[in-house]
Amino acid sequence: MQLDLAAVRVAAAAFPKPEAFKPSYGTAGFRAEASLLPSTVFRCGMLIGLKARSCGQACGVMVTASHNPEQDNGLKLVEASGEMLEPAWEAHATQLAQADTEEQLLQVLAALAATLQPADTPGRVIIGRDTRSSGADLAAACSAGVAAVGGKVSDIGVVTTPELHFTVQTFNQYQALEEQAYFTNLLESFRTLTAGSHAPQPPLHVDCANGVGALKLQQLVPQLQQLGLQLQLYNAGQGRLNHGCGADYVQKEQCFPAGMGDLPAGACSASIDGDADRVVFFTKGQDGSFVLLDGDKIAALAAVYLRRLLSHAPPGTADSISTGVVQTAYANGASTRFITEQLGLQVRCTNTGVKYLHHEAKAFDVGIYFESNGHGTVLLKPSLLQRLQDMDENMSVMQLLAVSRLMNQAVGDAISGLLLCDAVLRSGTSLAEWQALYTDLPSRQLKLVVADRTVITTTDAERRCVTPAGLQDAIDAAVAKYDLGRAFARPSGTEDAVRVYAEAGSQEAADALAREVAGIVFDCCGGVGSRPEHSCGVL
Ligand code: NG1
Ligand code: ZN
Repeated sequence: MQLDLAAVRVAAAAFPKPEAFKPSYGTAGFRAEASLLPSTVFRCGMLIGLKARSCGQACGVMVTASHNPEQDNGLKLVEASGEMLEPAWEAHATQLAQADTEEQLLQVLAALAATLQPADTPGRVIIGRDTRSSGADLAAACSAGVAAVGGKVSDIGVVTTPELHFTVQTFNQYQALEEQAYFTNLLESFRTLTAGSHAPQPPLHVDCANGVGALKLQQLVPQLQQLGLQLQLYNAGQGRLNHGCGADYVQKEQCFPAGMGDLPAGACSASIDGDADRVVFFTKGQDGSFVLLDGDKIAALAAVYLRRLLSHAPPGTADSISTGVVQTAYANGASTRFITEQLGLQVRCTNTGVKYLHHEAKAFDVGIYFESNGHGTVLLKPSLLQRLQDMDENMSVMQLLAVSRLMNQAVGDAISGLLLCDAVLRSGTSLAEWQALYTDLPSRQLKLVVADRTVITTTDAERRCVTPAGLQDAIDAAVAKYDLGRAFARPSGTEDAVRVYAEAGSQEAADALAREVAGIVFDCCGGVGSRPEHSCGVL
């Protein structure tokens, strides 16, 4: 593909890379303190501009740092299919973002362009951003990058991450950019799923993390009310983004988000994250305790529901369909046992990061995937959708088709997840029954900083450490001391930290095992600061 390198040189000069900054495409794109990022987003604009020109379709960029604090930002790149960037291109993105000199940058870019064929139609890059104050300038830097390689830009402003993915996917299908299409699709599929149960229900209380999800849910409130769903929004923009609220906080700290501790026992509540691609549910027990229904519980509820719909589809349908659940090492052991032993479904485990889960879930006709933190969706294979469309209309078939429209087929979507769970709760499974599907094994997550977290490499879906030598043996010895013990350590892909997870027969044991493993990591990997036995308990 031809590139005007002189034009690139001029444009790039406006976005110099901070000298010591070495960004890399992590678990979910680039993330850093926002002031470091203009060069990264400019360069990623060039990369995705080339990709769009080469495939002749629209690709996407989402400027967001999801559940990170307001001062951070980042970006996620989106394929023409609407799905997350394919792994081979992540390496190109890292190489471009890290180029230290102008010459290196031009070299990497020219080498990449030389491998690409231009399509007949010029590509387009659809850019969206969350509510962070740094977002508009970073989106502009990204647009400059797209323009520098001759691509077209459509900046669609403030959107959720899944909305951006949906927009890219549908633009390539229908050549139209209408924000309303995203909402209409959600509302119409929810209407089908809840047909016959539109009587007003008790409210659903939603913590919006003070993020973009608040703006979008606000738009849906009146129409959802007509469908019997009363949404009450909290942390809807008055406070600081992801501060004491949001799905990440609620799931990791296992406590009520700001402003929601006084809700009555049994109130159905949920929490979404800063860019609205994750959701977890929670409620208050009769004794006032915090009760979490995390991504594993959402996957279990979705699996129960889909199994029921499939069993009511025309005879033979369920037997000829493969249904599976995809999890990560963080999935609570009790959830894995429930899905395999009680539901008889296959479970697969992948590395952390929805890109891995999404890929694995596509192998099933019905693939349900959720990370424990609430990031996930339900995928229905196109060949299955075709079969369902060809069947005689029956309520379950219509509802299966509605699930495929409600659940974002490109990426996890908090609003879809909220609506699916609400629909299932109306279909005869109460909140108490959902809670009682299985009882979580007590667990604890900790994180600690080491001199260089890349010294830790892992295998077996990150459940075992390969290096440094001796680390896994020491973890095994610690785990062996605890009844129902399981633990692992892995380097984070989004933060400069090592994450430790432990579960065991009691909360005290899970806490102690997590502390012990964190201490082992600290000793084996050059821990920074004080040893975890003194400082842990803070995530
Ligand atoms: P890292 O930092 O690689 O653990 C975290 C989450 C992932 C995923 C990404 C992207 C945990 C333990 N990890 O990744 O599940 O959601 O952020 O947001 O929650
Ligand atoms: Zn997110």
